[in-house]
Amino acid sequence: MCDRAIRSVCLLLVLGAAASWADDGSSLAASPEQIQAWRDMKFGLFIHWGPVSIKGTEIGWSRGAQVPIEEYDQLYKQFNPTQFNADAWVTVARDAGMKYLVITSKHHDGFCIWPSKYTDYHIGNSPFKRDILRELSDACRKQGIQFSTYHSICDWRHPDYPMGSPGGQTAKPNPNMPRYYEYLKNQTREIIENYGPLGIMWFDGEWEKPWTLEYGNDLYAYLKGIQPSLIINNRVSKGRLGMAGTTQQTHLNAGDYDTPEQRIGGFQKDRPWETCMTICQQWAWKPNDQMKSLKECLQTLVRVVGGDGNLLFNVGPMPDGRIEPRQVDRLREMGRWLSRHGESIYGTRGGPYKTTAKIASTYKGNAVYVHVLDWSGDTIALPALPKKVTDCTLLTGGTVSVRQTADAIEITVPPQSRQEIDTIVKLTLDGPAGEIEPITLTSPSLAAGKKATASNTFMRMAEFGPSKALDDDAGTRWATDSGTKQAWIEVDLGKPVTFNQVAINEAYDRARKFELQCKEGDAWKTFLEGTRIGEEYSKGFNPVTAQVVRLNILEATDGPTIWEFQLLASRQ
Ligand code: FHN
Repeated sequence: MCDRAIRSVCLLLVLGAAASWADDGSSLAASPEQIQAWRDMKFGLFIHWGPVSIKGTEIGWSRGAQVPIEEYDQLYKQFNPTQFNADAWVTVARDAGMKYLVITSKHHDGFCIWPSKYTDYHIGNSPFKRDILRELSDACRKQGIQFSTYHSICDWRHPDYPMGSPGGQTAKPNPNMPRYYEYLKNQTREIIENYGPLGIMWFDGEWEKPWTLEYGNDLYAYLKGIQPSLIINNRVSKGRLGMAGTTQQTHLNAGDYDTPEQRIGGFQKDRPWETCMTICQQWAWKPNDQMKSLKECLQTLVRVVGGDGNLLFNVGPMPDGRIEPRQVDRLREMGRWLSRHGESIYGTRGGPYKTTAKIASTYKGNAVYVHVLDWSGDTIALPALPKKVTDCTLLTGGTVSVRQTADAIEITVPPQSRQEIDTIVKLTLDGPAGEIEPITLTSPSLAAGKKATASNTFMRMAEFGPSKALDDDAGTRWATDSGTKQAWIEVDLGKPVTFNQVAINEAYDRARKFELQCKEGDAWKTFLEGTRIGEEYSKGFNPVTAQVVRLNILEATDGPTIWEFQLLASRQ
């Protein structure tokens, strides 16, 4: 039988398997026990590293863009991170409260940080010579951190992979995808055989045309055949939501969990998921990059876990082999918080209250942990729970009182007991919290869930559309393309409504001048003007009655991006 016929039969078998492994979770998919063990870890360290750290530009993407291809591909000949210490890196992860680690074995630029026998483009041929995967996997095992690797399917340097730099926008002269697929199988097998068993093989770079659902499902089955306990994310196939070139996750796409990126995934309990996010702005090392505050780091973790997800939090080590000290300090601060409050994170599930701009919740056994991320008064009123509250304490210390009625759970915490980042109220119930169906909280914002439009949306991706600033979920945001200096977001309230307060949570402090306007006929009438917005902008004004309202950002330093835009009718 010719080679093509064999491959067709093989792919048909795999497709058949594809239908089975997702429908009844049999055969290839990671077992529920494996997934739960990974879910219980909650928090992992993502590492993007390679010779490109010498330039301080983005790994893969700057090849042929900010850095000429010829220069980029020779960087490895200078790469000598003599201060690399695998034990120190793993200790950073452990001190942060992280339980697993995922490092880029090969990114889109094709450079391999292990001495692969399938290419010369690897660390062994750099001045550094040492096998980074060997040292890191050994250190992880020594310190009890699960070791995993990220592997890019696309390879903009390899002559057989059809697309090239910059950013997959060029075509190689003589590609050979079937031969490249063999290279990809050989290298991923090599990694598992030499450094495994791995926790996760974290695929990426799946969105381009040469990679198909059939290749992805075949690779998934192939690797599961080598290590059945391996967990593989949804980017092995074509199931990543919202990425151009991929489709919605369906039962046909292989992959054990979903991977929202640079955003907090929505509340989802029927399929495991993990948010991957940078502690700064760039995945790879960038000097003086903007780093997230401790508040944003911790609230991101809490909101992700509250939505039933894991957080894979990324650092980009420096060209000398160190993780930047200020990033280490930030991760240690997260670890100190987790050492005090980790019972509300590790081993929990998300809910029963779905995450909103002000609260997240997690549960374990009979305990529900209500994470209050923002207070607008002494008391928060939550929808009723179908089980009796038998005890109520503050995990974060101080005094709290709770009043349970048939209609609500009212929690009162005096100002001196409230925390700036997360006030954790522990409710003990008279039965398992896991029996409670997820509960959606109504938003105080008159704009919540209303029809939204905008002048620009980041890469036209729905996951960054204007509705994300009106969904009362501070884990999703409206974003605009980089370089955008003016933008507006408009909401149609459905009918004339009266409001007297606005609350805006800006993801990055970029707005320098803005106005709030309401539509009168065909004209816009300005009722509020300002300069900066920031994380917690709130302003009262004389009551306005309107149906169509917009935030018009007149000047910004870069693409405006808003977590939440709320219109409120509050007692002044
Ligand atoms: O293009 C990559 C990017 O460089 C980075 O590796 C992220 C991390 O998940 N994934 C891709 C973009 O979706």
